[in-house]
Amino acid sequence: MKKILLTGFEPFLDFKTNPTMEVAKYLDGKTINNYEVTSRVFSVDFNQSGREMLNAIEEESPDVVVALGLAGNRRHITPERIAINCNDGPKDNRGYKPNGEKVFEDGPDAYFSTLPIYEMVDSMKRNGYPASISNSAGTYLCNNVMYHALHHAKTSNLSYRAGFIHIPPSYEMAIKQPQLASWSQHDLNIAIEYCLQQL
Ligand code: PCA
Repeated sequence: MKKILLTGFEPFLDFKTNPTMEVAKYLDGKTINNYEVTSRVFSVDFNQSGREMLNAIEEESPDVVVALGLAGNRRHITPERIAINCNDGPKDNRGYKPNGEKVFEDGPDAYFSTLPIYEMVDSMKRNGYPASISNSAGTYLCNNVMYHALHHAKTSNLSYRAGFIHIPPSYEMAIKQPQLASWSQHDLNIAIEYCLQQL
């Protein structure tokens, strides 16, 4: 059986929870088509998260890496097209504030996702879930781990496919922060399952 490494993130900034942790937990150990899903949750830490991604890839030897992150200001599910060689944004969970430095000093400007992002969006929409491709994963930890996974595949000559999907906040988050657009955790879980069915 082939393997999907599915990853989420711990809470960060003002968010008290991160629905990607729940999606990762829900799908961990499931079999989807001919793939077994194995999950990890990463820290939000510019000194750690990339290393955690590389360690997980080394431990699991996945055929596909699907990383998930919360996009607090998005209303629907967005597979990302591209990761760029830039770290920027607010302080991470350890208090480090990036300032536009490169993810890898000698890395290319960007990598395109090698996931079937059009098929993922089509499948979610067909099944009733709002979805679209995003052309920017930002410059924070989500972009950072996506870049790490794609750079490692390229530089180590590994054949796994990799990419990133941003998801909107959950109801649980919107109860505490009512200005957030939100989805039920159940729908987030199922929509990501539809994405994985396209692999
Ligand atoms: N979202 C952040 C980092 C962790 C997460 O879940 C991002 O979009 O970069």
